[in-house]
Amino acid sequence: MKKLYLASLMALAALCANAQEPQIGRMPGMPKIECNFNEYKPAPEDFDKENASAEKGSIEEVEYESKTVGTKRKATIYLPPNYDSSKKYPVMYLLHGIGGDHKEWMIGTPNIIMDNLIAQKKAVPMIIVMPNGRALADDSAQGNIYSAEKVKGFEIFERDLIDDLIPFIQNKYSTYTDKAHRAIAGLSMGGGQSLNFGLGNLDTFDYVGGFSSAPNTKQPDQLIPDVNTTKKENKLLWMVCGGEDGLMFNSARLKKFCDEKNVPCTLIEYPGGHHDFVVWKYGLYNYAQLIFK
Ligand code: FER
Repeated sequence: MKKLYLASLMALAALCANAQEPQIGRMPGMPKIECNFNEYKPAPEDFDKENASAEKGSIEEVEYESKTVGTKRKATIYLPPNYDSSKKYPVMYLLHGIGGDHKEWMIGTPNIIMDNLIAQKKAVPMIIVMPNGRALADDSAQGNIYSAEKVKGFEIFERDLIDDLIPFIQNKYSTYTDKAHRAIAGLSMGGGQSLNFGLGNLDTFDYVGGFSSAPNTKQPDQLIPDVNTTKKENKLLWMVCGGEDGLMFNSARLKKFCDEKNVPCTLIEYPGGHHDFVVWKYGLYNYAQLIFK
């Protein structure tokens, strides 16, 4: 009896630990998918360190009316150094993971990474929009974030993004409005969303990035139903995933398909990388240098 009690207690403790920090690295039953990775080049030591001599962009929070959800929804905005409304800027939509919201990307100090890249002219000045990708009336990361209802919000966000958020951003800021000046990328659930929405709306996004993309990523033949159209319309399909991340199969499956069909696609395996901001910051650092050029 005592043993049983102890066993249940341990099971409960394991469950609780799991609830706080899901073991993303382990997805039993998922086969390892062999594919050709692209070369990993480390980022410079100081890519995410504040540099006093680099001009600074700014961060602000906005609220927009979502017809899709029927509520006001929040987004975090990065404006590049010396944002000037008499100029026009390209826009990157940068999406968070299953446990995050519009503030999650700030953990990765995207403002510092971008300020440095722009100062070094490695990236063009751009606006970065970090929305809440859980398009529900209660879009908080509270409660069971893995519940079907909460996860559904990440799917519904496709309409919120295209019908509500993008028009709002283009109205509020001085942006280009063509697909050549619009990019989408995200981490984990946001990576899956980026691949789904980016490749699914080739008339809206030229550049698509998935960092450690989650199992919400559609199957390759759904993402790329017509190889020739994707090859013609997409300008960049770029992915990274940690070598120790159990979600690698989502990225590897797409990379394998693209290689077989001759669709240009990059997938970097971050050596020893886990499901965390080490990989995601590296993703932003690299992806930001490849877009709008
Ligand atoms: C899953 C494992 C991980 C899943 C989503 C995730 C929807 C997302 C992880 C993240 O965003 O960090 O099975 O199913």
